Amino acid sequence: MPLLRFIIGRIILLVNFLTSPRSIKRAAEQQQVIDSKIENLSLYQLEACPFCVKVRRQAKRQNMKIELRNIKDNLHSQALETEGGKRKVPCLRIDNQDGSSQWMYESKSIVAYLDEVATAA
Ligand SMILES: N[C@@H](CCC(=O)N[C@@H](CS)C(=O)NCC(=O)O)C(=O)O
Repeated sequence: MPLLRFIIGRIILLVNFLTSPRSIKRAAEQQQVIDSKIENLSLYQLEACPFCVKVRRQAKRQNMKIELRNIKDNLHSQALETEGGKRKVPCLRIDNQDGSSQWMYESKSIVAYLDEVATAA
């Protein structure tokens, strides 16, 4: 089973690589606004998880360089579980200015959130 999962994971990564979406090109000032709006975001994820790939592809389409935190790293996995509430990826961490954080699970919600940030910029 772990071997099958590994093989499927490699296939997902290969297809993702071969069909990698293009990043939207924006005027420099508009891109700067978006860059500053996503500074407080980090994506807890696994490299070959299909739902994480889906979110990373949308981030790439939207030209959003979001910090990726691989939960194979114990530090990130513990933060996800204890602060986010469950060990499930993808999860978008949104750090607020007051020091609090929101933990957004579900790839569909994350993709919608990224699109919303891009539209509002
Ligand atoms: N409906 C979720 C599915 C996410 C999901 O199943 N992620 C898997 C990795 S591919 C996971 O975190 N599994 C761990 C678990 O369920 O405990 C989404 O779209 O984000």
